[in-house]
Formats: sequence, C-alpha cells, structure tokens
Amino acid sequence: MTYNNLLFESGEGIATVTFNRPKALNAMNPETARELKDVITKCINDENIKVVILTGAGDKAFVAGADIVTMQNNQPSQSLPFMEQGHEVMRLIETMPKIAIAAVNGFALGGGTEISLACDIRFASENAKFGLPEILLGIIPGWGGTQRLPRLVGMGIAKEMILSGTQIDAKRAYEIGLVNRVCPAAELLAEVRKFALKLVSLPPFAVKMAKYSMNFGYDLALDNATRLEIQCCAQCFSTKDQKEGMKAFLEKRKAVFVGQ
Ligand code: DAK
Repeated sequence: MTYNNLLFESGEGIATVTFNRPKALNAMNPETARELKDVITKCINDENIKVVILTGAGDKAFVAGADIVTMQNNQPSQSLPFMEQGHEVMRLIETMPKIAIAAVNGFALGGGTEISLACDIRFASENAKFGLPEILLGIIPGWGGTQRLPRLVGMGIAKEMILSGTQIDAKRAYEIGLVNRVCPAAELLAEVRKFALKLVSLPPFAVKMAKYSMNFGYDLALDNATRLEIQCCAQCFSTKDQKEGMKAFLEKRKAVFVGQ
C-alpha cells in the first residue's frame, strides 16, 4: 500500500511510523486509519521489527484528533464504521506482539491521546498537550478514550478530563501517570530511540507473553488473571531464550537471545 498520510521507516529492529498531514495538524481521517492498520500489520508480520515508534510530523502536533472536516456532517450510520475502524487499529497496536511507543511531540488531542493510550509506553516533549476535548464538539471520545484513560490514570482524573474537555500539559500528564517520561522537544525522538534500542534485543516470546498477560488479564477477576499469567509464564520455559537467559545469568555474562 502507498501511504499518503504516513511516513514509514525501519532499521535496527525499530520501525518509525510518522503521522504526516501537517496542514491539518496530523488529524486522522478514514484514509489515515486504513493506512495505520496496514502499516501496523506490516510491522507485526516483519520479524525483524521489535519496537514500533509512533510520532507526528512537524514540531506542533502528534495527532490533533479525528478529522473534524470529515466527521462534521456524519450521521450515526457513517460514524459507526469510522469508530469501528479506529477501535480495530487501536486494539491491534495495543495487543501486537511488539512494543509500541508513542513519541508525543505536540498536540495529542481526542484521537491523538487515544492513539497514545493504545501504545505500551508514552514519551512526551515538554510542549506536548493532551486532552479529550470531544465533549466540546458535542460528542464523546470514540476510539477507546472513555475506557483506556480511566484504566491508566484512574476514574476521577479521567472524568475531570473527559467531562471538561480540558487540555493538560506534559508536566501534568507525567504527574498523573499518563506519560512515562518528558523530554525537551529537540531530544524527544533521540531519547525514544535510545530507549527502544534497549528493547530490541529482548526475547520476543517473553515480550509477547508479558503483553498478552497484561492485556488479556487486566479485566479478569484476579484469580483468573493470575491463572492466565501462570500459563503465559509456563510457555516461556519452552523457548531457547529462557534457557539462554538463565544460563547467561549463572555464567555471569550478557544473554544472547535468538528469538526462539
Ligand atoms: N481536524 C481537522 N482539521 C484540524 C484539526 C482536526 N482535528 N485540528 C486542527 N486542524 C486544522 C485547523 O482547522 C487548521 O486548518 P486551516 O484553518 O489552516 O485550514 C490547521 O489544522 C491548523 O490548526 P489551527 O489554526 O487551529 O492551529 P492552532 O495552533 O491555532 O490550534 C489546536 C491548535 C490543536 C489547539 C486546534 O487546531 C484545535 O483545537 N484542533 C482541534 C482539536 C480537537 O478538538 N480534536 C479532537 C477532535 S474529536 C468517532 C471516532 C473518533 C472520534 C470521535 C468519534 N466516531 C467515528 C463516532 C474522535 C474524535 C476526536 O478526536
């Protein structure tokens, strides 16, 4: 697929996907959502890619939300496919057996915050702004914001943000646990990449099981969730990488994982 609204590059185990509609502050339209699904599927199927970084083109925005121009005259019958398309791609990012990092380099509003919430880890530039301002447009978040934000930062703060539509800066996002790290804007991508490079040599099956256990265990009752964890952990003992990891520890050397 040719991408009109995304840039894609990969190397050293890291794929970088850049939302690239700067004139609309990288707002997501249905075409971008289709392209995003395609590129994430490509990352999933490429065993050389271990980490996927999502960021925005330009220095002003990560993603300024769903494209309001496209949505403004929608009826529910047209909104539903767009919403389902968005949910599908967010869940794909969240559950893929690779690590997704959002490098939030400016406005991450509405769908932009929701994309970052679907990632495993969020780094933000000091000038980043987060928010779910949908209520100010007469709608509510439609790509998982009402569900993922409370799970990440707690119901009280999520209700404050979603019911008021207020934007918060990177410092506040860090304080409430919405982002993992805040960096000067000029250093954001380099910092994310430095962190990603530490992750590319991790044993892929253990990464996959760790995400699986967290993603699919989170909403289960604790007893069922811990049983899921037991199964995921036990499966890791079938891999060469588990043998290598423990052997290397006992031999006091760095493990060399082979991805099996
Ligand atoms: N959509 C379309 N165009 C946008 C846009 C957006 N979300 N955000 C910005 N732009 C465009 C602006 O219209 C402007 O275009 P021109 O006038 O130059 O043609 C250009 O980008 C530059 O924006 P500004 O001139 O406004 O720049 P400022 O620095 O003054 O302000 C801003 C930056 C980010 C504060 C402001 O642009 C802004 O407030 N943008 C809208 C933010 C927003 O409300 N985002 C949430 C969108 S709602 C659903 C599926 C998904 C969703 C909901 C339902 N279903 C299918 C049911 C998700 C909803 C959302 O994400």
